[in-house]
Amino acid sequence: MAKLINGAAIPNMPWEDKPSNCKEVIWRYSKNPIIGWNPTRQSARIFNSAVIPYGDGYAGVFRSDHKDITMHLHFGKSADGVNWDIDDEEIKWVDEDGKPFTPKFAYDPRLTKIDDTYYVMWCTSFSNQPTIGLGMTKDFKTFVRLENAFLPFNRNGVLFPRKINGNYVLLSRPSDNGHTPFGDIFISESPDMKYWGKHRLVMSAGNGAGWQSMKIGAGPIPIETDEGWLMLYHGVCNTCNGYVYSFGAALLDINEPSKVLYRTGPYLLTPETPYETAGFVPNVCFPCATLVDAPTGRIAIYYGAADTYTAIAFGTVDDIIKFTKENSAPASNDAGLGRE
Ligand code: BMA
Repeated sequence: MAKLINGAAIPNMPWEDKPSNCKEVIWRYSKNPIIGWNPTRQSARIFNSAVIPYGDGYAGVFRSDHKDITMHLHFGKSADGVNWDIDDEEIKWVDEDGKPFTPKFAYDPRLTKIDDTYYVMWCTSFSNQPTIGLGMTKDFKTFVRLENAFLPFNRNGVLFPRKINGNYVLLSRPSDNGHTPFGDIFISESPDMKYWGKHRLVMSAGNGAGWQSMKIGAGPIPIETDEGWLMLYHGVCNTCNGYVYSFGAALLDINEPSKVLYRTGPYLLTPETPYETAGFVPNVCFPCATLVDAPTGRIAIYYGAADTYTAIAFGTVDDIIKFTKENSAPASNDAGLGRE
């Protein structure tokens, strides 16, 4: 079995055994979606959101699109990871001096813990344009916004759960200010989470497999295993009926995560069910978080469906790694250090 490194036991995490008739690597929760339309007074739709174990249960930073169609981050808590109590008001950020610093818009959060601090990454408004926002909290009550990692335009910022070779490491996806028709995954390093550099390409879209032919972006926080960093990522193809968002997996080198070891040719999950194929934006499966139980390797993947719902899929780290290795289709420039 692939061994998880630095993983914790989460024995009470959401889980359902694989249905006996399921031939896929991952399978959907039978009670999906776990969050439906109009979940709070202000929120029309909650999706593309991040969760993490906290205290006896779970904490989450949720993407909430309000009924005026503006995008915000909300805090939520849950005893079981399935039933969530989400604040109706958005998170009010302060800067490092304690002054109000809430972004005009914020979406697609990710969440990780390094030492005793929880870090939030999201797509933030910077001069009304999208880029990677960073923030931290120790108690999910005071949320301190740090310097934005990058200039516009950028999305899908994902911080590794520990320093690598002495630096913080952040994946991102440079973009434009619209519905970006391109996008590759890059990686950057920082000694202090303020100054980012040593940028490298990790992997590109368009490696021939249709589902990831137009753009790709990192999903949940990479999972550390003895086979490499397991990174789930979304891939997009363009169709006569618009974009379709699926997701797959890659294994990145532990010490040089700009190097791709393996990358799925076929997707792991693509929009099939009514809550994925119909909604505010049809045909979107967009993963932003996982819970992983280290002793068993069970994984619960939280993904946004159709920019409307929050859903969960299950699998095991072992099976996902095996599938990724057996069905690997790296692009020609994936394997190197990405300096060109
Ligand atoms: C992307 C992001 C995601 C969204 C997706 C589909 O550009 O904005 O938040 O899920 O489009 O609309």
